[in-house]
Amino acid sequence: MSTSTNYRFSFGPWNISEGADPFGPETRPAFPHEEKFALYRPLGFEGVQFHDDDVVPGLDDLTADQIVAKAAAVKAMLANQGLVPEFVAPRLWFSPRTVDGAYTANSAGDRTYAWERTKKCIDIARGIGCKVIVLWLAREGTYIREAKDARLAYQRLLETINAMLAYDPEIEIWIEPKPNEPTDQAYVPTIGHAVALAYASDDHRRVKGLIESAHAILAGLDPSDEMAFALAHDKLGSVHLNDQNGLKYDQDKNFGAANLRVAFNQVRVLEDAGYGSRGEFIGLDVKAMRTQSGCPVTAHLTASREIFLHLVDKVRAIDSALINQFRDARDYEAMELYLVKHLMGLK
Ligand code: GLO
Ligand code: MG
Repeated sequence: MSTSTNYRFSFGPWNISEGADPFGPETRPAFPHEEKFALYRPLGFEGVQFHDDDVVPGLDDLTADQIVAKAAAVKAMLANQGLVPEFVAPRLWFSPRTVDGAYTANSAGDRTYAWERTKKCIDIARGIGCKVIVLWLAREGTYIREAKDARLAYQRLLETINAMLAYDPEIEIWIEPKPNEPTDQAYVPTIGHAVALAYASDDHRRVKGLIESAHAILAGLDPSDEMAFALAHDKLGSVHLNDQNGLKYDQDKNFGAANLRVAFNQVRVLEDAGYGSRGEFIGLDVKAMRTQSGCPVTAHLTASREIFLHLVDKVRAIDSALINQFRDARDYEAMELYLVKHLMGLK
């Protein structure tokens, strides 16, 4: 049943970008990183998603004291702006020491680097008053299957999760599955894999998932069913709503822009489960089109938020008695016509 959740929204500073893609350079001037935070509230967002080096740039070369001091300054900045840190994610895919993966790298030295970096990430999260670490396991996979022992890789991922849970008894870990890109095949491609890791861990209540619409579509799955699976296990920490036009590169299109009905169903599933009523954020992970000019570009963020809210209205306006009648009569043809007309604003 529909709830009347007042949704709150979040995004990460990387969503305000310069327009570079693998085939060409930036098409827009850089908007200074530190100035992005002042944009959040006026745009209708209160949650900030961070990479560890969004909080502490250059952290690999800083001492523990310097890291703590910088995190404290960011905590004060967030409080001044009325913002809430939603999560911190170790950016483990940039370093020359994670070319072949981080926790699953074949090199023991690279795995050590990944663990040291992860501890710093947890320290940074605590320093800004945040208890959630997101693991987007970008390079934990292979370009060719024979490159790594996949069974060992899954064991290493579980060992890392347990080590993180032990390092900080309060943090939660939210795994963001993605089936491919940048690797050919990633080791945690779906929420089912993430939830299996959670249940195998030393404290499954502190291990959840973050589902990105585009990632589910890239796996050939329906994002709303992926979300429903996580919700059924109370394992949906957050979402990255966006859209994806078929099986191609990760597009991060505006929410609802490629497939409105798929978007509608995500909103329906979230609404029906009361997602958001415990403070969960509606996170957006959307990319501005390369063709867009301006500095900063933010229209993709406000458009996605607006589409989400319109879809909430659509979900709340569903005639649920009618839906139940269609279910009882097993008349899904009539149900579908009703729903498509409802989405089109037709009676
Ligand atoms: C890329 C991911 C990425 C993560 C972010 C948070 O495909 O969606 O944007 O969400 O780095 O860890
Ligand atoms: Mg994402």
